[in-house]
Amino acid sequence: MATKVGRAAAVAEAPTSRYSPELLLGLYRMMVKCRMCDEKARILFRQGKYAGNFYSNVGQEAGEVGAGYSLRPDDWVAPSHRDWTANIIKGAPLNLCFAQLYGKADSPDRGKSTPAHMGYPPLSVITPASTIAAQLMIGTGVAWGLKRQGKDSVVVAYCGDGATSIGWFHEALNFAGVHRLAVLYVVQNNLWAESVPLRLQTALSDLSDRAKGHGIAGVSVDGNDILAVYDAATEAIARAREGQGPTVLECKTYRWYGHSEIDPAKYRLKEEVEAWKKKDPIPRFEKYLADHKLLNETSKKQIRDETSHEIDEAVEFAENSPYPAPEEALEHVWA
Ligand SMILES: Cc1ncc(C[n+]2csc(CCOP(=O)(O)OP(=O)(O)O)c2C)c(N)n1
Ligand SMILES: [Mg+2]
Repeated sequence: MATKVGRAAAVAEAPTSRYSPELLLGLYRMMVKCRMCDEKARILFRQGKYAGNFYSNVGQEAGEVGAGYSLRPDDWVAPSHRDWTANIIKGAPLNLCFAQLYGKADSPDRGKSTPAHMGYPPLSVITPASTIAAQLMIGTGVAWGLKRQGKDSVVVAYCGDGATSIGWFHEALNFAGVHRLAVLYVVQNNLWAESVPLRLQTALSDLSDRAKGHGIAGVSVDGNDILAVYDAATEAIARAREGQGPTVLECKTYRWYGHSEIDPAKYRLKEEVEAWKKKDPIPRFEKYLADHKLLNETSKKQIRDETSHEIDEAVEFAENSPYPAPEEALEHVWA
């Protein structure tokens, strides 16, 4: 049944002993990596380095990393259009992530999908569909397959607030509830679905209440609090692995930029954007780490420098990779 967990203050309250320094710094490094890769992807698009479009996840990193960080290689991820960084969190090589944006021959789908619609089969990341919420259906189908095969792998399926109004979201939850499937549905509630605000999307305050209608667990957390998300996700994943069924995890957050790189987002008030930028999950976690003597200005700079170097190498790899031959277009589309 739907449960509510008040974890809004987890960053402020959590005793360090509950988390190893390796885990805390790993979560931090991954948030920084996702932020820096995403900002780089935006710049490259604006420089005309690749075609199509890009859907930035900046501002939503705590939900993205907190939910995906503890997964095993044989666990599955079903990302949406906004979750290119879900591949990075799962461990896909950065070179290939940038080659995907560029649509090059070295990208996992050899340039067949639109740039940000990246999947990575070797680590069980499904290629997102353009159709909103479709990845939830596919992820749920994968979870059913895993159950039939007697495996204890789980599926983490990401979606946005807008996706929760679509029928497929409910069909997926209903099916997963009936069959007690091992799925964590991560709803990144960033308050907007393109130009539609949440108040015109639903009369609910907590999107995790959507779970109640399907008899499954639902939890809402402060989606800019990495430890609140990590705690809720690891608990839900552990229950799923033990056969106790699916969970809806709502992460209350905000996207800093437009819906995509071609959207100036004039429908939002500047004050709203500024207020959310002040709730940036990264400096917030930096303060926690500094308070616990795990981070200082030197180590912060070192992490950023190392990440920046890694990104430069990946961009160079993508730029030097060839485009696939035109006659390849009909190959590798069916297996
Ligand atoms: C079925 C369907 N309807 C409309 C669209 C166009 N569309 C793409 S993303 C999007 C908004 C999705 O909003 P949300 O689920 O909140 O995710 P967010 O973009 O905020 O991450 C829409 C309407 C689509 N791709 N598929
Ligand atoms: Mg949204």
